[in-house]
Amino acid sequence: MTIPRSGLVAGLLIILMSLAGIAPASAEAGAGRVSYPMELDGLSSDLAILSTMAMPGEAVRITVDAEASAEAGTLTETGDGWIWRAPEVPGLVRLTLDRAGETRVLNIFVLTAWENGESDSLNGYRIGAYSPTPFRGLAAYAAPAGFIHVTDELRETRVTPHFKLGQFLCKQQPGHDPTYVLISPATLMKLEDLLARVRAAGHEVDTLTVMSGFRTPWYNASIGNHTTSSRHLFGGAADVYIDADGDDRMDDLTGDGRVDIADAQELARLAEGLAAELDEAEWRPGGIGIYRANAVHGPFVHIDSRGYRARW
Ligand SMILES: [Ca+2]
Ligand SMILES: [Ca+2]
Repeated sequence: MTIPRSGLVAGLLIILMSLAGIAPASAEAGAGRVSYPMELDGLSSDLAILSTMAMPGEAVRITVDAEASAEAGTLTETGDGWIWRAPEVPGLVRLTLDRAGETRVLNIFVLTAWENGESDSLNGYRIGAYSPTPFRGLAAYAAPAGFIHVTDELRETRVTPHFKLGQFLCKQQPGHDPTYVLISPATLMKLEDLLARVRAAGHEVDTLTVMSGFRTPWYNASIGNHTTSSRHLFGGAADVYIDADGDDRMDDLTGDGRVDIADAQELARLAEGLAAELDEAEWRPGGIGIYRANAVHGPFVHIDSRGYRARW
Protein backbone atom coordinates (compact mmCIF):
# COMPACT_ATOMS: atom_id res chain seq x y z
CA MET A 1 0.00 0.00 0.00
CA THR A 2 1.15 3.53 -0.50
CA ILE A 3 2.27 5.47 2.47
CA PRO A 4 0.03 7.71 4.42
CA ARG A 5 0.37 11.21 3.33
CA SER A 6 -3.08 12.31 4.42
CA GLY A 7 -2.67 10.71 7.86
CA LEU A 8 0.54 12.61 8.43
CA VAL A 9 -1.05 15.88 7.37
CA ALA A 10 -4.08 15.23 9.58
CA GLY A 11 -1.79 14.39 12.51
CA LEU A 12 0.22 17.59 12.05
CA LEU A 13 -2.99 19.55 11.73
CA ILE A 14 -4.30 18.13 15.02
CA ILE A 15 -1.01 19.02 16.75
CA LEU A 16 -1.09 22.54 15.32
CA MET A 17 -4.74 22.99 16.26
CA SER A 18 -4.03 21.70 19.76
CA LEU A 19 -1.20 24.21 20.13
CA ALA A 20 -3.58 26.92 18.98
CA GLY A 21 -6.18 25.70 21.46
CA ILE A 22 -8.65 24.66 18.75
CA ALA A 23 -9.26 20.99 19.34
CA PRO A 24 -11.12 19.32 16.46
CA ALA A 25 -14.20 17.31 17.42
CA SER A 26 -12.41 14.07 16.63
CA ALA A 27 -9.69 14.76 19.18
CA GLU A 28 -12.04 15.60 22.04
CA ALA A 29 -13.01 12.02 22.84
CA GLY A 30 -9.44 10.87 23.33
CA ALA A 31 -9.84 7.13 23.82
CA GLY A 32 -11.64 5.25 21.12
CA ARG A 33 -10.07 7.09 18.21
CA VAL A 34 -7.12 6.28 15.97
CA SER A 35 -4.75 8.57 14.10
CA TYR A 36 -5.62 7.43 10.57
CA PRO A 37 -8.94 7.92 8.78
CA MET A 38 -11.16 5.31 7.23
CA GLU A 39 -13.85 6.10 4.72
CA LEU A 40 -16.98 4.00 4.79
CA ASP A 41 -20.32 4.67 3.19
CA GLY A 42 -19.01 8.04 1.94
CA LEU A 43 -18.06 9.27 5.41
CA SER A 44 -14.65 9.61 7.00
CA SER A 45 -14.14 8.31 10.53
CA ASP A 46 -11.35 7.93 13.03
CA LEU A 47 -13.32 5.71 15.44
CA ALA A 48 -11.37 2.70 16.72
CA ILE A 49 -14.56 0.63 16.47
CA LEU A 50 -17.20 1.15 13.80
CA SER A 51 -19.98 -1.09 12.49
CA THR A 52 -21.96 -1.52 9.32
CA MET A 53 -24.21 -4.05 7.61
CA ALA A 54 -23.99 -6.13 4.41
CA MET A 55 -26.15 -8.69 2.68
CA PRO A 56 -24.67 -12.18 2.14
CA GLY A 57 -22.26 -12.00 -0.80
CA GLU A 58 -22.36 -8.18 -0.89
CA ALA A 59 -19.17 -6.17 -1.44
CA VAL A 60 -18.19 -3.44 1.03
CA ARG A 61 -15.65 -0.82 -0.02
CA ILE A 62 -13.34 0.43 2.73
CA THR A 63 -11.05 3.33 1.92
CA VAL A 64 -8.15 3.19 4.34
CA ASP A 65 -4.38 3.13 4.32
CA ALA A 66 -3.81 0.08 6.53
CA GLU A 67 -3.34 -3.66 6.47
CA ALA A 68 -6.55 -5.65 6.80
CA SER A 69 -7.63 -9.08 7.98
CA ALA A 70 -11.11 -10.57 8.27
CA GLU A 71 -12.62 -13.42 10.29
CA ALA A 72 -14.63 -14.49 7.24
CA GLY A 73 -15.44 -13.37 3.71
CA THR A 74 -12.77 -12.34 1.21
CA LEU A 75 -10.57 -9.24 1.15
CA THR A 76 -9.19 -7.74 -2.05
CA GLU A 77 -6.70 -4.89 -1.95
CA THR A 78 -7.47 -1.87 -4.11
CA GLY A 79 -5.48 1.28 -4.88
CA ASP A 80 -6.92 3.10 -1.88
CA GLY A 81 -8.06 0.42 0.51
CA TRP A 82 -9.97 -2.83 0.43
CA ILE A 83 -13.05 -4.48 -0.92
CA TRP A 84 -14.49 -7.07 1.43
CA ARG A 85 -17.02 -9.55 0.14
CA ALA A 86 -19.43 -10.95 2.71
CA PRO A 87 -19.79 -14.68 3.24
CA GLU A 88 -23.16 -16.33 2.58
CA VAL A 89 -23.77 -17.06 6.27
CA PRO A 90 -25.42 -14.30 8.36
CA GLY A 91 -23.66 -13.16 11.53
CA LEU A 92 -20.97 -10.79 12.77
CA VAL A 93 -17.65 -10.67 10.94
CA ARG A 94 -14.85 -8.59 12.46
CA LEU A 95 -12.35 -6.90 10.19
CA THR A 96 -9.15 -5.72 11.82
CA LEU A 97 -7.23 -2.85 10.28
CA ASP A 98 -3.68 -2.16 11.32
CA ARG A 99 -1.29 0.62 10.55
CA ALA A 100 2.09 0.56 12.26
CA GLY A 101 0.65 -1.39 15.19
CA GLU A 102 -2.34 0.91 15.62
CA THR A 103 -5.41 -1.27 15.15
CA ARG A 104 -9.08 -0.57 14.67
CA VAL A 105 -12.06 -2.87 14.22
CA LEU A 106 -14.81 -2.73 11.64
CA ASN A 107 -17.74 -4.95 12.62
CA ILE A 108 -19.79 -6.01 9.63
CA PHE A 109 -23.13 -7.63 10.40
CA VAL A 110 -24.10 -9.98 7.58
CA LEU A 111 -27.87 -9.77 7.40
CA THR A 112 -30.63 -12.35 7.53
CA ALA A 113 -32.57 -11.89 4.28
CA TRP A 114 -36.12 -10.57 4.36
CA GLU A 115 -38.50 -9.63 1.58
CA ASN A 116 -40.75 -6.63 2.12
CA GLY A 117 -44.42 -7.38 1.50
CA GLU A 118 -43.99 -11.14 1.49
CA SER A 119 -44.58 -11.54 5.21
CA ASP A 120 -45.06 -9.10 8.06
CA SER A 121 -42.65 -10.98 10.31
CA LEU A 122 -39.28 -12.72 10.28
CA ASN A 123 -39.00 -15.96 12.27
CA GLY A 124 -41.76 -14.77 14.58
CA TYR A 125 -40.38 -11.26 15.08
CA ARG A 126 -42.92 -8.68 13.91
CA ILE A 127 -41.59 -6.40 11.17
CA GLY A 128 -44.70 -4.99 9.49
CA ALA A 129 -44.33 -3.48 6.04
CA TYR A 130 -42.13 -0.79 4.51
CA SER A 131 -43.39 1.52 1.80
CA PRO A 132 -42.77 -0.14 -1.59
CA THR A 133 -41.92 3.34 -2.94
CA PRO A 134 -38.96 4.98 -1.15
CA PHE A 135 -39.65 8.43 0.33
CA ARG A 136 -38.55 11.14 -2.14
CA GLY A 137 -37.06 8.33 -4.26
CA LEU A 138 -34.07 8.26 -1.92
CA ALA A 139 -32.08 5.01 -1.66
CA ALA A 140 -31.78 5.52 2.10
CA TYR A 141 -35.54 4.93 2.34
CA ALA A 142 -35.62 1.71 0.29
CA ALA A 143 -37.10 -1.24 2.20
CA PRO A 144 -34.31 -3.22 3.89
CA ALA A 145 -33.36 -6.51 2.26
CA GLY A 146 -32.34 -8.04 5.57
CA PHE A 147 -31.85 -7.55 9.30
CA ILE A 148 -29.16 -8.14 11.92
CA HIS A 149 -30.00 -11.23 13.96
CA VAL A 150 -29.24 -10.14 17.53
CA THR A 151 -27.90 -12.98 19.64
CA ASP A 152 -27.23 -12.55 23.39
CA GLU A 153 -23.53 -12.12 22.62
CA LEU A 154 -24.22 -9.50 19.95
CA ARG A 155 -26.31 -7.39 22.36
CA GLU A 156 -23.07 -6.67 24.21
CA THR A 157 -21.02 -6.03 21.07
CA ARG A 158 -19.66 -2.52 20.89
CA VAL A 159 -20.75 -1.00 17.58
CA THR A 160 -18.59 2.04 18.31
CA PRO A 161 -16.28 2.70 21.30
CA HIS A 162 -19.14 3.96 23.51
CA PHE A 163 -22.30 2.28 22.19
CA LYS A 164 -23.46 -1.35 22.25
CA LEU A 165 -25.74 -2.99 19.70
CA GLY A 166 -28.23 -3.76 22.48
CA GLN A 167 -28.85 -0.02 23.03
CA PHE A 168 -30.60 0.25 19.66
CA LEU A 169 -33.11 -2.62 19.89
CA CYS A 170 -36.79 -2.02 19.25
CA LYS A 171 -38.92 -2.06 22.42
CA GLN A 172 -41.28 -4.71 21.00
CA GLN A 173 -41.31 -8.39 22.01
CA PRO A 174 -38.57 -7.99 24.66
CA GLY A 175 -36.34 -11.04 24.89
CA HIS A 176 -37.84 -12.61 21.75
CA ASP A 177 -35.45 -15.03 20.08
CA PRO A 178 -34.70 -14.18 17.38
CA THR A 179 -34.65 -10.39 17.64
CA TYR A 180 -33.64 -8.24 14.68
CA VAL A 181 -32.28 -4.72 14.34
CA LEU A 182 -30.82 -2.27 11.81
CA ILE A 183 -27.99 0.22 12.36
CA SER A 184 -26.50 3.12 10.39
CA PRO A 185 -22.76 3.86 10.47
CA ALA A 186 -23.45 7.54 9.71
CA THR A 187 -25.74 7.82 12.74
CA LEU A 188 -23.36 5.88 14.98
CA MET A 189 -20.56 8.25 14.00
CA LYS A 190 -22.82 11.19 14.75
CA LEU A 191 -23.71 9.83 18.21
CA GLU A 192 -20.03 9.30 19.04
CA ASP A 193 -19.20 12.85 17.96
CA LEU A 194 -22.08 14.21 20.02
CA LEU A 195 -21.00 12.18 23.05
CA ALA A 196 -17.49 13.63 22.73
CA ARG A 197 -18.99 17.11 22.67
CA VAL A 198 -21.21 16.33 25.66
CA ARG A 199 -18.21 15.14 27.67
CA ALA A 200 -16.16 18.14 26.62
CA ALA A 201 -19.02 20.30 27.96
CA GLY A 202 -18.46 18.71 31.38
CA HIS A 203 -21.21 16.08 31.48
CA GLU A 204 -19.53 12.92 32.71
CA VAL A 205 -21.31 10.06 30.95
CA ASP A 206 -19.96 6.89 29.34
CA THR A 207 -22.59 6.91 26.60
CA LEU A 208 -25.73 8.69 25.48
CA THR A 209 -28.87 6.97 26.75
CA VAL A 210 -30.82 5.75 23.73
CA MET A 211 -34.50 5.98 24.57
CA SER A 212 -35.51 4.74 21.13
CA GLY A 213 -33.24 3.51 18.35
CA PHE A 214 -34.50 1.07 15.75
CA ARG A 215 -38.27 0.66 15.38
CA THR A 216 -39.94 -1.83 13.10
CA PRO A 217 -42.81 -0.44 11.01
CA TRP A 218 -45.04 -2.79 13.04
CA TYR A 219 -43.94 -1.32 16.39
CA ASN A 220 -44.00 2.24 15.08
CA ALA A 221 -47.63 1.76 14.01
CA SER A 222 -48.45 0.16 17.37
CA ILE A 223 -47.39 3.36 19.17
CA GLY A 224 -49.61 5.39 16.89
CA ASN A 225 -46.97 6.53 14.39
CA HIS A 226 -47.96 5.61 10.85
CA THR A 227 -45.21 7.43 8.96
CA THR A 228 -43.33 5.33 6.41
CA SER A 229 -40.37 7.69 6.30
CA SER A 230 -39.14 7.79 9.91
CA ARG A 231 -35.41 7.17 10.05
CA HIS A 232 -36.05 4.97 13.09
CA LEU A 233 -37.49 2.36 10.69
CA PHE A 234 -34.10 2.11 9.00
CA GLY A 235 -31.91 2.12 12.10
CA GLY A 236 -30.73 5.63 11.24
CA ALA A 237 -32.22 7.60 14.12
CA ALA A 238 -31.82 7.72 17.89
CA ASP A 239 -33.79 9.56 20.56
CA VAL A 240 -31.20 10.33 23.20
CA TYR A 241 -30.69 12.03 26.53
CA ILE A 242 -27.90 12.45 29.07
CA ASP A 243 -28.23 10.44 32.27
CA ALA A 244 -25.14 10.66 34.45
CA ASP A 245 -27.16 10.26 37.70
CA GLY A 246 -28.80 7.05 36.47
CA ASP A 247 -32.46 7.88 37.16
CA ASP A 248 -33.49 6.93 33.59
CA ARG A 249 -34.36 10.50 32.73
CA MET A 250 -32.56 13.47 31.25
CA ASP A 251 -30.22 15.24 33.67
CA ASP A 252 -30.42 18.91 34.59
CA LEU A 253 -27.85 19.99 32.00
CA THR A 254 -28.57 23.69 32.46
CA GLY A 255 -28.08 23.54 36.23
CA ASP A 256 -31.27 25.45 37.04
CA GLY A 257 -32.65 22.74 39.32
CA ARG A 258 -35.30 21.62 36.82
CA VAL A 259 -35.39 18.95 34.13
CA ASP A 260 -37.42 20.32 31.26
CA ILE A 261 -37.27 21.23 27.59
CA ALA A 262 -34.39 23.64 28.23
CA ASP A 263 -32.19 20.61 28.96
CA ALA A 264 -33.15 19.03 25.63
CA GLN A 265 -32.43 22.39 24.00
CA GLU A 266 -28.99 22.37 25.61
CA LEU A 267 -28.22 18.91 24.18
CA ALA A 268 -29.53 20.02 20.77
CA ARG A 269 -27.30 23.09 20.98
CA LEU A 270 -24.25 20.82 21.29
CA ALA A 271 -25.44 18.84 18.23
CA GLU A 272 -25.98 22.09 16.30
CA GLY A 273 -22.42 23.11 17.12
CA LEU A 274 -21.12 19.94 15.50
CA ALA A 275 -23.39 20.26 12.49
CA ALA A 276 -22.12 23.78 11.91
CA GLU A 277 -18.49 22.80 12.36
CA LEU A 278 -18.11 19.51 10.54
CA ASP A 279 -18.41 19.28 6.78
CA GLU A 280 -20.36 16.61 4.94
CA ALA A 281 -17.37 14.27 4.85
CA GLU A 282 -17.72 13.86 8.62
CA TRP A 283 -21.32 14.67 9.48
CA ARG A 284 -24.08 13.64 7.12
CA PRO A 285 -26.87 16.22 7.23
CA GLY A 286 -29.96 15.10 9.07
CA GLY A 287 -32.52 15.83 11.70
CA ILE A 288 -32.25 17.37 15.15
CA GLY A 289 -35.58 17.34 16.97
CA ILE A 290 -36.26 18.68 20.47
CA TYR A 291 -38.93 16.99 22.59
CA ARG A 292 -40.43 18.10 25.89
CA ALA A 293 -41.31 15.69 28.68
CA ASN A 294 -44.69 14.03 28.86
CA ALA A 295 -46.32 11.50 31.20
CA VAL A 296 -44.20 8.58 29.95
CA HIS A 297 -40.79 10.08 29.19
CA GLY A 298 -38.51 12.96 30.06
CA PRO A 299 -37.17 15.51 27.58
CA PHE A 300 -34.96 14.13 24.79
CA VAL A 301 -33.38 14.95 21.44
CA HIS A 302 -33.90 13.08 18.17
CA ILE A 303 -30.77 12.70 16.01
CA ASP A 304 -30.65 11.21 12.51
CA SER A 305 -28.60 11.23 9.30
CA ARG A 306 -31.30 11.31 6.64
CA GLY A 307 -29.07 13.07 4.11
CA TYR A 308 -30.66 16.51 4.29
CA ARG A 309 -31.11 19.06 7.05
CA ALA A 310 -34.27 18.97 9.14
CA ARG A 311 -35.08 20.76 12.42
CA TRP A 312 -38.04 20.66 14.74
CA1 LIG B 1 -30.93 11.57 34.95
CA1 LIG C 1 -32.47 22.28 33.60
